[in-house]
Amino acid sequence: MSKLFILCLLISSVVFAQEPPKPYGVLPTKGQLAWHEMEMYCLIHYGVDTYTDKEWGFGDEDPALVNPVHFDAMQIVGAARAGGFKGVVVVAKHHDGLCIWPTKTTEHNISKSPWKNGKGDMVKEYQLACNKLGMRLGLYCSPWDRNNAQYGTSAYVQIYRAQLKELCTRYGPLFMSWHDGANGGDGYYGGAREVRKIDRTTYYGWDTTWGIVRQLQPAAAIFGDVGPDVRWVGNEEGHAEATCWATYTPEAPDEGRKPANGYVKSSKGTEGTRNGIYWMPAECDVPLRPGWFYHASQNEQVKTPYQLLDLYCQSVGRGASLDLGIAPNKDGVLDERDVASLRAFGDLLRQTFAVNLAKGAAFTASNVRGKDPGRFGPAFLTDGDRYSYWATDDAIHTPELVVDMGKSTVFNVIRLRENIKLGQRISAFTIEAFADGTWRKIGEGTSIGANRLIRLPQQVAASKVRLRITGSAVCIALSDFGLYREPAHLAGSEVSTRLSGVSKAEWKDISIDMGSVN
Ligand code: FUL
Repeated sequence: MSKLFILCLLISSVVFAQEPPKPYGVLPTKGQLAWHEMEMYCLIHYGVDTYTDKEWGFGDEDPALVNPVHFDAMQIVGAARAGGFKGVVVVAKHHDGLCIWPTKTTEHNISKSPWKNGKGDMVKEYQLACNKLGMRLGLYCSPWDRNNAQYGTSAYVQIYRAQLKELCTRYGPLFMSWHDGANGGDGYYGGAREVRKIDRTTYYGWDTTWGIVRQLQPAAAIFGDVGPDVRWVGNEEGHAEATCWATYTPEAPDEGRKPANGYVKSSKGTEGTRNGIYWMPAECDVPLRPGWFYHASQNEQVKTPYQLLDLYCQSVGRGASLDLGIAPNKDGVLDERDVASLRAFGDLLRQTFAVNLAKGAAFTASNVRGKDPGRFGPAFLTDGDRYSYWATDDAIHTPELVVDMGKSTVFNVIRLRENIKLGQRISAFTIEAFADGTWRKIGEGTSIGANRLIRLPQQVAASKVRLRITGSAVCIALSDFGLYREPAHLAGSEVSTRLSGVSKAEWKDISIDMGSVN
């Protein structure tokens, strides 16, 4: 080949190379991408309520109540880590107003407790434990403060902002700043013991307040009912809807006013909004026990590893995150039952996702962008990279993909991901399995986004799987296709509630060779 010919080839491949797909709709920020990648973290509630057996302290509790003689941040953060969680959000101040760090903003803080002779700083201990264990730290500072005498006036908002400044500057990088929507009502308020109502849409001046976090912790994702980065899913049961869009247009509960933190139709957060005006994915929060704080009476009600796996599938498996509440006891450690459940859940997750059974299979796509598999082909679907992807030509919105494993393969979980750097593009898909010479539908769904799991009611043995994209706003950019086998544990009666996309009745009609399941 002449040099000139090679040069022409090179030039034409540059000139005529297919462009990557254009991004679609609103897009995640860098901070939101990092938050999506975390998938799971824990929310730690500990304070006066731990000793008074309440969920919401009134604000008149003596800080001397708090004396966690065996407080061990390593044990608590270590248990979260064993559960597969990537970070912890520490409740630095709950509605009762007690700050568990030695703040300059109020006397009502941990220095008034006998713990470490008033020299302790629980937030610092969590930070150090996170650093040692490779976990990330986030903080929750309740805007509603039932202790503070100034609550309801503008002076309190300055105090709240000063608290955020301390928290954002003393404890290293934070991955999250969590802003609860529960606001106002009755409280101690420095002895006034009265009801104080605030206007949820204006009182906290959220734009300015969140601006402090943005400035001091630019990488932190800010959580609130209406984001700005991560929205509340609208329930405290730990699940999103089967359809759950990362995009969202919040709605106010009444006409004529803007939605705000604590003032939003929160039920809309469960599903989000197709083509919503913000990229504002959902966080699913739920406590490991019935309450957020520790209550000895709930020692036998710790969620089981399998319940946690269900919640994982209904949150992380729907493109949202799982924020699991854990509650140290009066000694300042997690009860051994909680530790055991977290560890077993982590083991279950690790076992389930250890092997992508589709890796090494032959992938045949009905269309590859620019006929250029080296850049946009389906081989990228199993490389474990969330942002490398299979893409189609601009005009092709409903492609098909056949995954041929070459032999009967047993699985019960299918994982799909879009390259969300290019937006949430796909709106519907079905999955079929090939066995006994026939294709049969085994699952279907709508939103994919950062992560989508289809968990089948029982294990399936099939040699080929076909993914049909049945709806997409634009050409697709799918980054992940995985087949997994969850360790067998399902009891028959539990199965029907676990099905995503297909009804149990429908499933029964599907006579795929179930092969030998284990
Ligand atoms: C709620 C609070 O009122 C609960 O006490 C708890 O902190 C939960 C995580 O958020 O809105």
